[in-house]
Amino acid sequence: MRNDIGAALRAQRIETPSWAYGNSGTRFKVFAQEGVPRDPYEKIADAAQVHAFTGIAPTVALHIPWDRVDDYGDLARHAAGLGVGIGAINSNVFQDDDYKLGSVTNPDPAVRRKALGHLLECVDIMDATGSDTLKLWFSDGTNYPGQDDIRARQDRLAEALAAVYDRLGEGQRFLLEYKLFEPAFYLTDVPDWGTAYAHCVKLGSKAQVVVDTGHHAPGTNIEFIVAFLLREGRLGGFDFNSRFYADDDLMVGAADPFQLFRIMYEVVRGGGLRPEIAFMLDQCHNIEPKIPGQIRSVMNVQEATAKALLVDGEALAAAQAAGDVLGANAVLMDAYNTDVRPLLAALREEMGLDPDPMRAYARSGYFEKIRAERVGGTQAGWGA
Ligand code: RM4
Ligand code: MN
Repeated sequence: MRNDIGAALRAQRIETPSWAYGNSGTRFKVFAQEGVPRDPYEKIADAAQVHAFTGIAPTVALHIPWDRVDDYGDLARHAAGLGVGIGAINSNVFQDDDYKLGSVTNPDPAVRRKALGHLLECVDIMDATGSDTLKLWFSDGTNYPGQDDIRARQDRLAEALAAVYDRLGEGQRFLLEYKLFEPAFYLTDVPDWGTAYAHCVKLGSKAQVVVDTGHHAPGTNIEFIVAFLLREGRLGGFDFNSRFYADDDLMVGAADPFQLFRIMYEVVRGGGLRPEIAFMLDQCHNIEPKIPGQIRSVMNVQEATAKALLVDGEALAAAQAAGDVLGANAVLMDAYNTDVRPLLAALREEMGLDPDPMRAYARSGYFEKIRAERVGGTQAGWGA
């Protein structure tokens, strides 16, 4: 393995989401699983397992209020004691009756104030946990033409974003997430990267765009968006997951590993494999076991990254300059078609890890332990 490739893979960091460890489902049914965490402390313990077996998942994202605790400093110390840190703080202004007509874009100023209050509280939690990233996703939108004024809603959104931006401290930033549709069906106030980008550019460099891979129309060229945002210095990070139909939140790389490779190639090409770009998972494991689901996902991102790093940049540039369409395409495909699993197994051994994280976790007895211990209490779930 080339030294630079090994070093890049060793330095890679992938963040797992606290909500992936709790019960989840669709709007039809949430399936309970054995051993599921009952509080944020247990979710972090599970995230620490993913890091222990992969070696590249040292932070866990929180979702407020799902991960509300009395003492966030204590939660951060608990995480540190388990060898992980607190990652992005995810705000939630979509699960309250008041937000039926929107949160920060709501026509009612009192609701807008309440939503902004929550966002500012999330910055307080960043201060208390040492997190440097706030993730903003708004479910805001309308279901019917004429329901509200599109321009006024953009004004309200801009006002709220500016207030959050002003509250950010030294070394803190926010990531603005976009999503094509759902839960609003006619209009979404931040539907695409262009809208998110325009709001961020107005505010300054601490406002960046986050690309959730599940939040696009079918067929969207996500790697173009990645290349563009990186070039503009506005790519803050990813929420990785897979989609077949809508915002499916399946394991990253499960639906379209080639797309994940193309995205990671643009990341490598654009110099994006660095700590300032957050590589986060945003997934739910509705029917598969959760910790192995996360381990598999981390490995999927790692495999796509290794393949992207294997692209022969010089040969590609030469073929492109010569107008050699087939040659250029072949350079990319050669890298994609390389089996990088032996290379990654060797890398893990060098890092003192088991070469097979899935089997090592299964053998560890952790699942049997949490299944026996975590009885009683209320299982954490999506929205709980
Ligand atoms: C949203 C969005 C956010 C995530 C929530 C759970 O669709 O993707 O990033 O925090 O879901
Ligand atoms: Mn997301």
